[in-house]
Amino acid sequence: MHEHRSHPVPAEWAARALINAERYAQMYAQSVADPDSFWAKEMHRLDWMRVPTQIKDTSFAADDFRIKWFADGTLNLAANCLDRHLDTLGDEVAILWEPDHPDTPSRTVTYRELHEATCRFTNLLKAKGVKRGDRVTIYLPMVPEAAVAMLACARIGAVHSIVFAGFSPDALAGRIADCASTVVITADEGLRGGKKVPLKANVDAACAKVRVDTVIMLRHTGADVPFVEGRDVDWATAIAAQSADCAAEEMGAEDPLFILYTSGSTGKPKGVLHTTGGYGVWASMTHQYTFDYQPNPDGSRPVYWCAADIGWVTGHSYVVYGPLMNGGITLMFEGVPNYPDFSRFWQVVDKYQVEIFYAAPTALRALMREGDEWVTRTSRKSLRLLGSVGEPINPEAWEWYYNVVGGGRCPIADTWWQTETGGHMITPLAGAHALKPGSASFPLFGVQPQLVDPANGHVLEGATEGALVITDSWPGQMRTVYGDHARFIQTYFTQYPGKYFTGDGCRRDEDGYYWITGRIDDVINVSGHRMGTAEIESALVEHDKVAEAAVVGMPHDIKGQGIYAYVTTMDGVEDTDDLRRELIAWVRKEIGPIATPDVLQFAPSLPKTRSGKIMRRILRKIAENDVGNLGDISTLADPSVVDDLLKNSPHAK
Ligand code: 6R9
Repeated sequence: MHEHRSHPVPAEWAARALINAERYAQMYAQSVADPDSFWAKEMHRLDWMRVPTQIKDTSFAADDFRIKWFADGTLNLAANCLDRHLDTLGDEVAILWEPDHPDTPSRTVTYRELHEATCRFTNLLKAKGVKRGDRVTIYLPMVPEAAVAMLACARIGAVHSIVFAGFSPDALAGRIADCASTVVITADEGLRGGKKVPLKANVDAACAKVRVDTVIMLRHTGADVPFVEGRDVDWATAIAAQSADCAAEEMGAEDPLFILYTSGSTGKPKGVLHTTGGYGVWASMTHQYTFDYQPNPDGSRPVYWCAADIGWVTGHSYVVYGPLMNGGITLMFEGVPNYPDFSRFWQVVDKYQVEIFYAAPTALRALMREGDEWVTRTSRKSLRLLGSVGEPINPEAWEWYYNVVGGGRCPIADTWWQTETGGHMITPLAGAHALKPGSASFPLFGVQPQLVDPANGHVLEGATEGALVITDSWPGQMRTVYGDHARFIQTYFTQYPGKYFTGDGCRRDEDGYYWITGRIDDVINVSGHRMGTAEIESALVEHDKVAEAAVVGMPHDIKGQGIYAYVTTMDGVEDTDDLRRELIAWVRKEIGPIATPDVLQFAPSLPKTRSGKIMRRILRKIAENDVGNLGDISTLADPSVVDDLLKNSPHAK
């Protein structure tokens, strides 16, 4: 089962990349042995108003817990994204915007234009009474104004909380209430795959449940929407009346920058809180090194495209903050991969000559399922580097991404990280590491991963598999759960005292490569054999009739846990009993008898969150036939998927 293919570092990457193997080894060793000197150097990637003298001041020990980075330094991240580039890049592109439909005009925003729009918008926020420390909720589609809203908050020292523009009014209201933000920034409507998303109507519905004093609304589609006098503000009219002059607030390095809600295995969503200095250094450094973001030999800046939504942490760090701090060109895409057709991603790549492309495996698998022709009819010659994020990328999808999308020329950065970590943690660097398909490979500077035995917390050495913990702090680490510091400690630092627990399982191979196996709660134990659900899923997806698979445990009288597999077949494949038997036999053959699925249910669609994560909690409940209380399904991209699953479950028959 273990993946043995390996792709060596291409010679031109070793020669030109910011980080080659030798540099990686030297820098990593220093980052761990002497973090103060390492970060005292790295921090100069940012412009500080007061340069820090205190660098690392952290401890995960229960009786001495603190996470502080660059604590006596002051800076402003909006100024780092904008002002400091004006002299050199003022009239150069900051944001390329590609709309939902290719016939809609696209937009180009220069650093000077982005700076001016941000200053005006900041003055508008001030006029509405927003001060440093206040929370501001952003509920916007993927338009340049989303970056303006984020940067305006950062400029004033207000804390933004972005709520994904696909979340329901209830989810929005809950997040507004949790951080008591009285200002909401939205648009009349969003557009995704030709469908209109009623953002303003959703905000109005949320406002009926929670107190909101001001709603600033961008006219995007021009839809006729209700306007509440005294509360609602029209974006364009209001900023026209504001001055384009606005000094950036001097923020402490440990002042909050943003809150982002994320779901855990239990309870209501947590408000993950990130601060200014450490997050800034981390987002900038990881964007630069992971994507080797540097000028091309001809002096031009590479066009970089992260296809994530700003409602997700990936959009925060790698659509907005990272690339802008680094003076990059960031492409913002409003649409979806399959509209108007399955070539959309690759057409956009060709249109803008994208060199660096970063997306989630779920999107790739969905496209892979439609066949190569949609890809191969486009050029993609501009591509140099590919990235993957959000879930384990099974070797099958990896090879497709590498060979079909990248034409066998482009290394893949499989970046493991979390909302909580602020930025990349474990990823191969194209100039330094041979690639193993499906492995997130090696830790970035300052990241100290460790594998521990989930049963007793004992440290596991060498080639092994266990729970992934991080033993020491890194600058981009979240600082608290907003309003609930006890929950922060409880969730991340009590399981394995003195260590940050990621919630993920991980394998380390004989070459020291890390392989994330999925959330630890997705590990199933069959007759005493521990198995990553990802392993079985990967085997299923390797079958040529299977597009996607999700595997969960189910109670089993004899084995303890049995294996329940949900399978989405390729387009045009008939879901027959014969195929079911064939797939079960296939897994048995691929992994061994121990991995034979006990139940295999065909599922035309899997229940996924907006960011593409399979909601395994629901699959587990159906597998356990405990369907009375499926819990909150409001964050699903398409809640109706659940009804289909219930109807077709063997328990229903
Ligand atoms: C950035 C992001 C975090 C969880 C994480 C893990 C999974 C993310 C991964 C990956 C394997 C990768 N995950 N990247 N698993 N390989 N390259 O996704 O943040 O939404 O908070 O999710 O996603 O399980 O713990 P977030």
